[in-house]
Amino acid sequence: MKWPCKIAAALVLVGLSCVGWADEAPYTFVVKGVIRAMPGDGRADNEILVKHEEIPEYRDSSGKIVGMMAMTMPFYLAPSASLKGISAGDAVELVVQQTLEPKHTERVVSITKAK
Ligand SMILES: [Cu+2]
Repeated sequence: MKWPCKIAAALVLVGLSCVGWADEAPYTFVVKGVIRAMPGDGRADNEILVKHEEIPEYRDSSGKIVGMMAMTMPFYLAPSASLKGISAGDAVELVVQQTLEPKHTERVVSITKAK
């Protein structure tokens, strides 16, 4: 391998290991709420608006459990989350993954109607 190739290969490995580490880090919890708005109407394709109940497991950016009070806020869907059969007004349970690194963020990995 020539030098530029070695450097490129090393960068790919570093990148992959960072992604892998981030994927192992998320915290997962269930959020109960009611769908207030579906994607569209100025919302991103993967964005829903949810009036959610209190989330006791929510962590701040340092990883400390601080909880989140009940509120209405947007949630972003991971590619794995399907909205099939879900519509505005539905009571739902969201399985949410929270990641601290490289960014403090949450995403919905699955969504089901509440029983
Ligand atoms: Cu919230």
